[in-house]
Amino acid sequence: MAYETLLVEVEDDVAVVRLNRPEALNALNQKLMRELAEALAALDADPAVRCVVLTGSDKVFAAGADIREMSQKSFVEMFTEDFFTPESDAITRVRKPVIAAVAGYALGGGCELAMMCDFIIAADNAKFGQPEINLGVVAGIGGTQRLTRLVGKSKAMDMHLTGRFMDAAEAERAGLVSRVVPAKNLMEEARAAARKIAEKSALTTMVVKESVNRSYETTLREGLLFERRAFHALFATEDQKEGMAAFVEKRTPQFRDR
Ligand code: CO8
Repeated sequence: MAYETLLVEVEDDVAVVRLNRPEALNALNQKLMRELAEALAALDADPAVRCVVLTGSDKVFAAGADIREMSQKSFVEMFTEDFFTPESDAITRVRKPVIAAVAGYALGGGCELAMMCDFIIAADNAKFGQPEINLGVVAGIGGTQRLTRLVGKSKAMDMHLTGRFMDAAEAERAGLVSRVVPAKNLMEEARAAARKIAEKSALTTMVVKESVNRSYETTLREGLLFERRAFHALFATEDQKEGMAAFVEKRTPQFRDR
């Protein structure tokens, strides 16, 4: 499937989705958000894909929502169009693991999009920010909520109120990104992480995602119960039998997603 704003390639069980609006630093317009939601839904349903890497270019992941497209909109238009809500919801509904590989700027909606992914691998030239305050607005697709959960109130307030950018080292210290790698190795590292995930049982990876994401939605007691039920339920799968038998027999497991 060809897209106007994305490049998609699938190799070795891994899909790489590249945001591709170089003329606007990959700014997120409605076309891109719709195509991204559509592409991710298609990859989620594609048996040839076991993990997805979402990335931009060497210089920019995404410089935020498209300011030109939004600048003249009224409240009524934003509200009735439900601007970016259906697309954002669709992106967060993907059940396969999605890794964000971020080089350069991930600002505003770009930072929010990266945070919708399951984890972020950052190049050492990455810069994260929520500069919406400089435009007279606030983050609109999760920035005040997800950044606060990831880095805590103090740093989230700092980022949203000053609009300053955070470099990759600070983002790693703060827990926004899982690892920082040299910029030239970003895609190699992201693909290797994705291939490692692709070797696991697809059933188990989905359960891991559901269980970790549950921690955002519920109390500790309920989350622990959810996790325990998930753990017990996996004993109904062939992959649990295979995984444990392979350990005992000192061999590599052959998972079959059953
Ligand atoms: N939207 C549209 N065009 C953009 C954007 C953007 N977000 N960012 C950059 N561009 C365009 C520039 O206008 C310029 O175009 P042209 O060459 O035609 O003049 C081109 O990209 C290159 O940009 P610069 O010349 O500015 O490049 P620099 O290297 O000097 O600067 C920066 C790079 C620092 C990234 C700078 O471009 C910048 O500050 N961009 C804006 C960042 C920003 O404010 N992002 C937040 C946007 S608001 C947002 O994301 C809200 C999300 C929630 C929406 C959902 C609502 C429900």
